[in-house]
Amino acid sequence: MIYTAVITNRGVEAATNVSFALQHSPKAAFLNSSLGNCSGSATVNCTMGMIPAGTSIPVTYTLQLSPDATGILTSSVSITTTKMETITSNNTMTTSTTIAPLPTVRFSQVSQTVYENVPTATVTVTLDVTPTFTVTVNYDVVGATAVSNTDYTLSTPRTITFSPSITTQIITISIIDNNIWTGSRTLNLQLSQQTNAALAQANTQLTLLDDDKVAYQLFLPYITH
Ligand SMILES: [Ca+2]
Ligand SMILES: [Ca+2]
Repeated sequence: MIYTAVITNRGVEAATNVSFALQHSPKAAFLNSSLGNCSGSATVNCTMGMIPAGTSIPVTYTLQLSPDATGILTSSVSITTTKMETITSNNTMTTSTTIAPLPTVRFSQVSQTVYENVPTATVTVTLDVTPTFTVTVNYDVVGATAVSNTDYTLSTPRTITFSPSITTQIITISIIDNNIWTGSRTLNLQLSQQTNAALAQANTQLTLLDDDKVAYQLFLPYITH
């Protein structure tokens, strides 16, 4: 976030040895300032030097938000001068900015079914809001009656990346058809190890329906006479 503080000398004499001090929420880090001579982290001190009478000087500074910064972010600026001042109550300014909470990442469906003779099944993963930072989340199979590389193929690496402005991503699972009746098989997927997001619906189940016929065996009864 980029801030601009305008420092004005309303007096009739030049303000000398003016210092600029910045304090900010711990969820933000100081990056730089137009003053260019700042030091410190929790409290950042910069030197402004002399401000002529009746002059305004804009000071720009940049804070880098932590990815997990949410709620109210405060930034406070104070100036001091070695020149005798009659009014010091207007030497500090605090601004507050509301930071939106982290997006939540989830499977869009709790369960879905496909026939085994479809080439691929798609599982959708969504964010509830447009992310400010890149969001990543891992996914994996956490239980299945379907057999890997016999009933389905799921490629690796199993990581989804949401670039800023992206809210939907698709996992594509190759489904392997066969010609025998094996009944329905299931595949349970789980999201984990998310970054820059909170986890919501983390599990989904994909059911593979068999499209083949049940193989019945007919036995002729014995006939005796
Ligand atoms: Ca089949
Ligand atoms: Ca089958």
